[in-house]
Amino acid sequence: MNTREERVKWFIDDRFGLFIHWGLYSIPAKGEWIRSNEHLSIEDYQPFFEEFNPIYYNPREWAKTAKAAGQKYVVLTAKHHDGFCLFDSQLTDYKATNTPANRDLIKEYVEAFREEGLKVGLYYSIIDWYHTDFPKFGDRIHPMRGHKAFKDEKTNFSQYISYFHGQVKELLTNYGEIDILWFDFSYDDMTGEKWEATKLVEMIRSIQPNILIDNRLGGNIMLSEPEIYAGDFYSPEQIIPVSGIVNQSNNPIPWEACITLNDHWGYHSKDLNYKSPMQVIRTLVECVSKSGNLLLNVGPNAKGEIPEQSLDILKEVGKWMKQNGTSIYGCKASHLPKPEWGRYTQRGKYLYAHVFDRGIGPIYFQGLKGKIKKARLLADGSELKVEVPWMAEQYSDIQNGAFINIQSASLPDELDTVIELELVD
Ligand code: H57
Repeated sequence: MNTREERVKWFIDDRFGLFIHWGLYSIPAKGEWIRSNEHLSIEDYQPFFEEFNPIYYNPREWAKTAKAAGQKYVVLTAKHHDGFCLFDSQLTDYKATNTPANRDLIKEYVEAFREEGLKVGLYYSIIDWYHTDFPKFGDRIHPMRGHKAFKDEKTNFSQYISYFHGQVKELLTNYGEIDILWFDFSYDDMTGEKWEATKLVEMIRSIQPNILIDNRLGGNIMLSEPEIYAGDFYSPEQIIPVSGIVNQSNNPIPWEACITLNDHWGYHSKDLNYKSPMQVIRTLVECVSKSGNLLLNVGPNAKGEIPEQSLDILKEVGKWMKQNGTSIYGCKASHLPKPEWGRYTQRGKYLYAHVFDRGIGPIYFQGLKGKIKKARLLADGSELKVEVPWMAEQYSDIQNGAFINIQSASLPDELDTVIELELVD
């Protein structure tokens, strides 16, 4: 079996992915937790199953959007907590094939993104609010939590486990090579071996030895020798780690922050609190500057369209990525401390200065005196001069630094101006 280090190589290079939350919940349009938030029963939710008819579902378009944004991989909710399956599972009737959509939507998705050259991932919710044998009473997130009708209900949990494992097997068998399996999520004592995770991961790896698995089955990825099911990467949600992630032996752990564009994962028609393209770009840069990835989410609507606002943001990000992607792909944290004007990313002898705050004078590079062979504006490749400004020599605190003046450079925008510094060997 190959090692985690080998498996995660592409993932660490690619850095930027698209997360897609899509399912029945796009119809009520209040986010993917609506069943839990509003305590909806299966019957309350049933109309959405009967109405699900995404006439504009075109994963080819989604794939083109992602590619144009500079995203290299994608993860789609094959099944979210509501238990509805976008794929044609033989183990349930609660699937897209039995809705007006009337087909396997995962099959089209996998093929479309593959053809556009992206790596393809599947999100699978461990939690299942539809399956009869998933415990209701005592589960504090279940839509029917505390409902007295379920107080004495006996669920056959092992039936759920075989359903869960069986569906994962279907997903890994019927759609060719899958690059990421994104489980969500374990909590309290519902974790690890409760899901028979060792057995599950052995099965997964026997079918797809190269697949990456997130860390949400449970276990502790921070251990020097983590459990087999502790995952390939750490997955902070709606937060960027303060510094990079290292394990107990102080070795860096691959990580991927998943972040929404507004304040919901699934489509929400009233949530217009979108991040700006600048925020998204700087978030991506922040992740890479700490050796992490960004999985950026969109929530397509009931017709299968990515919201206009999200498309606009992705377009802007794509423009920036086209000019500056070199400072993202294959890059990681620099050993240099965070500069006060922005952040560094680095790939070998290439150091990328992400200037968020241009200020008024030249940009100062602490510790790089005599270490810069060439400097260029990454956006257009134009050469920049490394020079010592008038009077600067007198200041003792800048003796080992270098200066580059970009005040007069013609810059496309102020999202994040990137200077490529080729360092001397
Ligand atoms: O799919 C998206 C995201 C990727 N993960 C899902 C969300 O629907 C879960 C998001 N929420 C996680 C969360 C935040 C606070 C606690 C859970 C009982 C156990 C945990 C809680 C309650 Fe809460």
